[in-house]
Amino acid sequence: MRGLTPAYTGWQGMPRSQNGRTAQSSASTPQAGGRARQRAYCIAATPVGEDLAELKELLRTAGVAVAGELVQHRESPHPNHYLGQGKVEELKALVKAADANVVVADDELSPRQERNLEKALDVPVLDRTAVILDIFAGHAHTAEGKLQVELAQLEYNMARMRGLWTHLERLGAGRGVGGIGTRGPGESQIETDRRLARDRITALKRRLDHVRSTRAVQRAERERAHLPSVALAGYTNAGKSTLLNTLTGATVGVRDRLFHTLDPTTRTLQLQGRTFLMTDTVGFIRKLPHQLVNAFAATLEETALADLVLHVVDGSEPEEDLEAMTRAVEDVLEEIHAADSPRVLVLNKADALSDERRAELAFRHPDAVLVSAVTGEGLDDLRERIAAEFERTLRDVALLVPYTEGGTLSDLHDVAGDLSRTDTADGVLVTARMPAVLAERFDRYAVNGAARDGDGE
Ligand SMILES: Nc1nc2c(ncn2[C@@H]2O[C@H](COP(=O)(O)OP(=O)(O)OP(=O)(O)O)[C@@H](O)[C@H]2O)c(=O)[nH]1
Ligand SMILES: [Mg+2]
Repeated sequence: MRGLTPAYTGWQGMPRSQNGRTAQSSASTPQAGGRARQRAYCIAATPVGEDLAELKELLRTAGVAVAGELVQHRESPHPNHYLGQGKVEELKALVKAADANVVVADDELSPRQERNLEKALDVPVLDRTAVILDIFAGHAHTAEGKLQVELAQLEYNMARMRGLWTHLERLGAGRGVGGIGTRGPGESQIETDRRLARDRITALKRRLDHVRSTRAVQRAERERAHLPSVALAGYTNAGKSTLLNTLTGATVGVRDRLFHTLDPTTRTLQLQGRTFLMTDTVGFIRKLPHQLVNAFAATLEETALADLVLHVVDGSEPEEDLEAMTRAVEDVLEEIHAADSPRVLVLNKADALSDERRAELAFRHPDAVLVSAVTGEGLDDLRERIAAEFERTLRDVALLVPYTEGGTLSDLHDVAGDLSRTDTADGVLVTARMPAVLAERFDRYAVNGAARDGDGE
């Protein structure tokens, strides 16, 4: 089990460690059997009901025990303390009674809220964003994934330098009480820290650009292959990886924990004589930290550029949650400019549904496909639906492919279910029916008067 690293210690470790995290040795993280044993008290300030189930699930994934929870119903979080002052007093007693050693808020806290709460409660205070970033840090495996997470963590911590300064002050970095003498060392430390962080961010972005350019090269190669692409997108734990595995025979890791997959995997899928590419990638969540969306821009591009997006939803969630999750995913898709891509809603985990719930889902989401990635139920329907989405736009094309372009001919065989070819003096005349998105990619060879300003030459 891992534990959480408070933002400021993560930050202090930055110049020394690769991912902005320090070894868990600070006094605020007591050790048991050599491992961090954190007991978190969960808090939320929200106008209505909201239960803390998801925050607890995030903490479970991060390896932190939950010692208790407190929800305050209020119009908006208090700007200074997140919770109202009276509630903070109440919380202090609860934290002590439950023997919790960290407090975790279900929203991203402003540095001021975080600082004030810590002062009032006398235990480290973390927010939902820090927990999510910590899980990402623990689950990143590839060089690109690690770079992206480190970038997101640094950007999150940059905004909290003031918080850091308070900690330094408390740790004795400042002198005296108030006045010019206090500011001196703290300020200059902050300036140094900021400069180091900025340098590191620049270096990270440069390295990511490099990785990104190789990714762009890979994508260009794939586009040259003209294969239609399908992206699996959706809430974390919805079953995206399981679905990729069942549909394509891939062996992507699957686990009942949040954000198990961070790095994209692409496999081919054969449907009705055509080859498709299917990509599984990082999942989304409510209040997904924008630092992660920014840092994962390259990864998310896989989704944004797909010809078809399968929005996978855990159909076994209660309707209210299901709708909130669906909305959260739609919001991120919009943010990454994938909102206009054709989309199919896939309700997964059908095996876990009662007959009544099945009927309700069919009624509420008439366009969705109900499947079980585990039992295979509904997968034939899904395959048909994918093919149909492309076939809706089928059009006849006549292409003249020069004899020197054997690669293009074999690409055509991949993407056009059946085609006919005639040898002519100038090359191979190919007639076929193919989806519009694909036909466009072959425009430069068009001879049937459909030739438009193509994308090439
Ligand atoms: N009952 C049931 N469980 C499923 C089904 N599909 C996936 N699961 C389970 O749901 C959990 C999450 O599955 P994953 O495939 O890892 O989900 P994911 O969407 O890739 O999740 P992240 O990568 O963490 O975002 C695992 O415990 C799976 O075994 C299904 O059709 N039925
Ligand atoms: Mg996954």
